Amino acid sequence: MTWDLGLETWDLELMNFILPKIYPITDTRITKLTHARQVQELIEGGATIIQLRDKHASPKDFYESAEEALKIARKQKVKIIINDRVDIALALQADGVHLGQDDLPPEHARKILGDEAIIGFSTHSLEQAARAVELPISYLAVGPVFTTRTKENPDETVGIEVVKRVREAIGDFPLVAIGGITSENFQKVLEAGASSVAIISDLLSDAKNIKYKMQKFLHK
Ligand code: TZP
Ligand code: MG
Repeated sequence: MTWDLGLETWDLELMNFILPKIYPITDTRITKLTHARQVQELIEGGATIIQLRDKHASPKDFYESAEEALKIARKQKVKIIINDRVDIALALQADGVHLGQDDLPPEHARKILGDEAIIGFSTHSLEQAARAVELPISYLAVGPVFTTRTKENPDETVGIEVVKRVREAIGDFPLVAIGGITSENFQKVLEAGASSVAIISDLLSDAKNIKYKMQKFLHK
């Protein structure tokens, strides 16, 4: 696929990226465990790609905890995506970055991180999602699908209907659904057309059972 950004032309093979059905995201407020410990538990439960998300740590602390988590993930060949921070993803040579509407625009992140990086991009409506597939991204996310207490100041919920409509609009482009997804509702979200579901609280809220929860999601 080719992107003409006015500056130079990108020619990337991004559509080959395959998302696993369950895409866990870490959080050090919902569980008091370190990112590294969460990554360890999630990997033992079968996770193959994990996003590290930390809205409260300083860049230095996030860098250091992500470095520790990445070491564990690398040993198991599990991919690590850094939320928000292209600089930290680059410094750590992480597998990719996940960006929101107000973060560094994906085309600039792509220039910094290169063709191999996984770049995810959050959208909150059908219109944003339809525009996102024109960008040099590896997958797009849509949400919050349901009410979430994890994200501060979340956008309005989009519901399952928007997941369906986004899927119709974007063909087979990799699509992650996020927000309020649980073991009770995730099958419906996948049936609506999501390639993958991103989950925080339902995986992490019981710190002793993260591995078990992850296994349950994968084998349901
Ligand atoms: N973006 C949209 S909703 C959300 C993010 C980061 C939070 C998802 O967390 P949970 O606990 O799975 O609802
Ligand atoms: Mg962000």
